[in-house]
Amino acid sequence: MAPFTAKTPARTMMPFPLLPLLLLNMVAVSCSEVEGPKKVPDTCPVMVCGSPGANGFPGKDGRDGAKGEKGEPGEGLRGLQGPPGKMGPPGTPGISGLPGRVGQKGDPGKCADFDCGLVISEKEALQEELDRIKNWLNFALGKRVGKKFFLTNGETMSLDKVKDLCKRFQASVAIPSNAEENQAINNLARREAILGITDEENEGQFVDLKGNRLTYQNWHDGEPNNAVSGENCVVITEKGKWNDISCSRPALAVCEFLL
Ligand code: FUC
Ligand code: CA
Repeated sequence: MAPFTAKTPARTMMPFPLLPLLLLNMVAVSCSEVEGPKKVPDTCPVMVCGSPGANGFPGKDGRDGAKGEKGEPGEGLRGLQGPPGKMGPPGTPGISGLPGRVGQKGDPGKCADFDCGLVISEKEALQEELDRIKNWLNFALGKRVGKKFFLTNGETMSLDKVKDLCKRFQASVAIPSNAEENQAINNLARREAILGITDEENEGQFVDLKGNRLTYQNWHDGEPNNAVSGENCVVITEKGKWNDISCSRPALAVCEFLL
């Protein structure tokens, strides 16, 4: 489009009368170039047209908005475990445990030197006195056999009573373990004396009062015969022989003491 050419026959006669028109056409050309194929308006304001300027600087940040509502818990990765906290207060004491096993026997204790001398001398003096009394008994009674001493109070009673009597003196009912002891009891008693022997549990099975079987026996001929209504106790006769008798039948009480 070339609506107007610079070459015009009027140029020589009027050098400036067409200047306003020329300027106006230049503006129109400029507008047509910017708008492209659009229809060119008849008039175009000078202040509106032209190239757009560069962007200005960003404006200042606005003021903070109002605080929002609390958000939902996040689902991020679990953080590392923190350090241990302070030690808490001690708990209540627990129930006592079962008693432990008994320990081994300890070494004998030691006493102070001045005490030891006194204890030892007293012990030796007591032992000497005890031996002296035992010798007196031996001399007077003459019935010591081995480690046994047979003594009687001269009373006659049933086996149960003899058991109680001997127990009171930390002794037991006399029972001969061999011929020598049997003779010693016979020499002491010189008549029927109760022995610590019975077959109450099993008829015909004579045992000592602890239930042990006999290792020595000295029965009279024909004995034991469990005569009459039953005989479960035993006496040593004046002849030193044994006879089973009724336990309700009394005889001399003889106890044996261990030395
Ligand atoms: C014999 C003995 C009995 C009783 C009786 C009198 O028969 O066996 O134990 O002593 O004599
Ligand atoms: Ca008998």
